[in-house]
Amino acid sequence: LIASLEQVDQTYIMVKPDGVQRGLVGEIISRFEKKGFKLTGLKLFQCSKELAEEHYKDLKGKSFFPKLIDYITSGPVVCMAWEGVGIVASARKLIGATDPLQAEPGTIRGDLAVQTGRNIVHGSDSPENGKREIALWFNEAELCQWNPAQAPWLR
Ligand code: RTP
Repeated sequence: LIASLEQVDQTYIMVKPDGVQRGLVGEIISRFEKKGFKLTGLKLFQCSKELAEEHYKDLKGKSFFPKLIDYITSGPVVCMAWEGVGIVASARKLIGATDPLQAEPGTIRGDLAVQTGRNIVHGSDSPENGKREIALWFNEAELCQWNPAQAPWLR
């Protein structure tokens, strides 16, 4: 009851091409499912250069930007929309630091990745960006609102 009175947010989580190629999709989805968050959108998708550039537009001036766009468009990604109380910050914690060598063991990057330029997963950095990114990567018809009736205590 207390949790239901708190703000429910959305976040955009994406398994990057290296995560897909390494067969880590199930493992990554599992981390968020087991935590108790709710999946509201899921697809395998080859993104265009234009979409990748729009997604990462805040990083346009960075020296690594062209490499980042090549990386994200190098193969299909798994796009996910997740929902829950406090989900944006919590998902960032589950994912771990941007540089996988600095990421704590127990986090996705800390357990499964080595290089910043191949850090296997993305998570929105604010509730506003969560909404923006979900709208960017999904059509409304691809998103499902549903009730996890068997586990209401998780949210
Ligand atoms: P993300 O958006 O993917 O969740 O990552 P983040 O917030 O942890 O990191 P951010 O600074 O927003 O950078 C976005 C992605 O760009 C790549 N990157 N490469 N020095 C580099 O080569 C470099 N720095 C960042 C990473 O894939 C990072 O996740």
